[in-house]
Order: sequence, then C-alpha cells, then structure tokens
Amino acid sequence: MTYIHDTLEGLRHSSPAQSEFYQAAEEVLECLRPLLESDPQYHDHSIIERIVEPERQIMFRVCWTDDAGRVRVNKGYRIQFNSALGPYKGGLRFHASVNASIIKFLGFEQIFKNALTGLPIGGGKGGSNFDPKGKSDAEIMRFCQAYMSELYRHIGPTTDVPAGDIGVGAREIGYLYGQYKRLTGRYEGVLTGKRLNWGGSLGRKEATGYGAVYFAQNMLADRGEDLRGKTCLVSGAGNVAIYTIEKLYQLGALPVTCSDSRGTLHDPQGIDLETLKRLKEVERGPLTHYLTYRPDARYLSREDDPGEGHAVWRIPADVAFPCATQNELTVADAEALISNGVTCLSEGANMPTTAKAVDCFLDARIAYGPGKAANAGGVATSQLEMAQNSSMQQWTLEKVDNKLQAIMADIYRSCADTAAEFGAPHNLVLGANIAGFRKVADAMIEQGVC
Ligand code: NDP
Ligand code: 2IT
Repeated sequence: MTYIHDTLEGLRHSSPAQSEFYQAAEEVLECLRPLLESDPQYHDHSIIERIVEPERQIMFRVCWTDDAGRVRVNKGYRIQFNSALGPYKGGLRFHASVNASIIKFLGFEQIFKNALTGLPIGGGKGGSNFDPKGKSDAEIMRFCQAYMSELYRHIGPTTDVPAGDIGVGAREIGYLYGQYKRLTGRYEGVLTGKRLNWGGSLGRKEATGYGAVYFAQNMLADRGEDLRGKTCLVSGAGNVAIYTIEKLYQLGALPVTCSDSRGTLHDPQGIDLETLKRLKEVERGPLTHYLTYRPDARYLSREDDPGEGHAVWRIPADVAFPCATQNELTVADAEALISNGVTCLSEGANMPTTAKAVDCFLDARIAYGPGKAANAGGVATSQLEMAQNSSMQQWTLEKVDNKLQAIMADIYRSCADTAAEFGAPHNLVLGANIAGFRKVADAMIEQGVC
C-alpha cells in the first residue's frame, strides 16, 4: 500500500512544517489500510489524494486597535476542507499558538467527526493567533469585529457555519454575529453557539462535555459497567471541561480534577462546580483563585513539575477525560494512567493524546474513545441549532438532550461495529476513522470529480 506512504510524504513536501496536520493525517490514513485493501474503488477515484487536500484555505490580515490606541495585527484563518456531506461546519479558535498546521489538523478531523454524527455537515475550521488573555471586553469586541470584517464574505447559513472552540464562547460569537449582521443586513443562522435569546439552542453550551460523558457511558455499558461511583480525572477548565464535570455529577461519578495551562487543580472531595463556573464563566480569572474558596484543594503548578508528564494524569482514578488541547497527554501520562488502573478514557478535546500514547491505550485494551467520536456532541448540537434557525423554531432542552444522547449512542455503535467488521473490536480509533471516511468518500464518488 505504497500510496498511503506516498501521500503522506507528498504532504510533507507540499505543505512543509505542519506537524499537527501530519499527525492527524497519518492516523486516519494508517487506519484506512484494511478498507483500501478490501475495496479498490477508493483508490480508483483517488479519494485519498483528494481528501487530504482542503477545498479552500483563506488566510487574512486582522487589524484592530487596542485600548491604548495602538494598531495591532493578527493572522486570520478559515479552512473549508470538505463539503461532500453538507455546508462546511466547525469552530473558530482564538489562541496565541494558532498557526496554519493547527487549523488544518482541526479542519481535517472535523470532516470525519461531522460524518460520524450522521448529520448533513461538511468539515471546516478557523481562528486566529489573537491571544484573548488579559484583553478587555472592548478589545475582544474590536478584534471580533475586525475578524468578521473579512470572514463575512466567505460564510453563510448554507455554505459555511462557524462556531466556538478554544477562546471563542458565547461572548465572542455575539460580537461576531453583530458584525455579520451589520455588514450583510441578514439575521440568519450563520454561526452556532449563539445565546438563547437571539437564536441559540438550548443544550449547545453543555453539548460537547455532556456528549463526551455519554460516549464514556456507552463504552462502559458494553463492558457491563457504568459511571456511578467512579473517580474521574478531567483536564482543562473551559467550556468542555466544565460541562463534562457537570454531567459526571449527574451520573453519580466523582470528578476530582481540572486544569489550565499553568497547572492542575486537585480537589479530592470533588471539584466544586459552582465555584468553577463562577471563576471561569463570570470572573474569567485564573484557576488558582479556586483555593480561596476551597482551601483543602491543591494546585499543582507546572513550573514546579518540569518532568515529561502532567500532574493531572498521575492522580489515581477510574476514568479520564482530556478536555484541554492537542497533545496534552503523552506516553508518560498514558503509562501513569494505565498503571493506576484507569479503564476508560473519553476525549473531550481534539487530538489530546499523542500518537504513541494512543498505542499505549490500545495495547492496554482500555476503553478508549477518540476525540473525533467522543467530542462530536458539540458539533452535532450545532447542527440542531442550524435546524432550529432554518425552521424558525426553538426546541425544548429535553428534545435537544434526547437527540444528543441518541446521536452519541449511534456514533459509539457505528465505531464499535466498524471496528468489529475489520477484526479489531476494541479499536475505536480504527472504527471511527473507517466509519467516518466511508460516508465522506462514498459521497465524493457519487458527486463526481470536483
Ligand atoms: P476553552 O477556551 O473554553 O477552554 C480551554 C481550556 O484548555 C482552558 O482551561 C485552557 O487553559 C486550556 N488550554 C488551552 N490551551 C492550552 C494549552 N496549550 N496548554 C494547556 N492548557 C490549555 O475551550 P474549549 O473548552 O471549548 O475547548 C477545549 C478542547 O475541546 C479543545 O481541544 C477544543 O478543540 C475541543 N472541542 C471544543 C468543542 C466546543 O464545542 N467548544 C467541541 C469539540 C471539541 P488556559 O485558560 O490557561 O489557557
Ligand atoms: O471541534 C469542534 O467540533 C468544535 N469546536 C465545535 C464545532 C461546531 O461547529 O460546533
């Protein structure tokens, strides 16, 4: 199967210095080997070569003025990766680390994730290297307006529908939406993750975290277990982490950690959810402030722990939910989790586990739910928001949550069944990649060369 190797080599030459994208592409293409061997049509239609190439990549300058009156410049991105299944759909990330490789890996993953939801959405992603940390509300607004001043001409409710990701929540979606409306004069479902009183969906804010927990529930149920009484590790302290923690409590589990870029918070009594929400959603302050409300908790600073792994993964527990960022979980972390007896891991973040650490989990036969399956609840509920917008309706929370639970159960079933079909029933990475790919590839073949 030399063309998989050749395609990956080709990417390294045509798109140099994109390590995160190569990592994501290599994982998917390696998983496709058994499918490509058994079904030559994908090779005949050059689907592999076509699927790794974005349909369109937009890069632009974003100029805005800070509170001191200085003009600042950032890079803006939107990658429209694949529209075989529907309009491009995927979040926007505002973080200092953003570059072309990160946006490309996220857009690539989004193709297969969106396919797994079974909903009519293609794959896209965008963002900026704008760093929201320490910015005033007025600066955030001016940046969002400047970013949308270019983006608006490339998006629309039936062409490309952005949403949030790291650094982009309901506040930013509001400023982006206001600017889109000002520029186009149209009030329409061009963004998801909107607030409830102007077109948002009940349950969207919670959906990624809740979905990652529902995915874990499905994996455990297949092994005759459930989450009740289980001690859980959660990383991150943003949107996905907070609603993972909320759902874990609702299902009788005990989440004892969360984390941010500076370190890990460990509260053996269980993370106090109301305090965490107040700190992160209202005050937008650092996680260390938690200790003033809960002095028995401890904050393990990364500065004091310069080793290979991360403190959050060394705390003994039963189930783990990485919900911060890519490659946050290394081989050292995987070994610590496995030796402490973790039996299940569900990825709320995108590609949080390094390739070698994924192999550790698969070799150890723990229940391992890869991000493109486990965190698909967020984008799935975004599509439910699009459906409500286009029919001018607002559904109840119960209706949205019932649909989310059904979608997560279906994703799990299709990953597990596909893994079994290819002789590796424990390998949901293989199952997710083949199941997602098949849907997109079949649509591409049926739509001809384009
Ligand atoms: P938020 O911005 O709300 O929170 C991000 C959290 O991750 C923060 O606690 C942040 O800490 C931490 N973090 C970010 N970057 C780093 C880094 N380089 N090193 C260590 N910690 C970091 O983002 P979300 O919760 O929305 O997103 C978290 C993950 O979930 C991302 O991988 C995202 O792609 C994924 N995801 C999000 C979805 C959504 O609907 N929002 C849907 C599906 C996946 P600090 O504040 O210190 O930076
Ligand atoms: O990675 C993701 O799936 C998201 N950030 C959510 C995308 C969306 O369109 O809701």
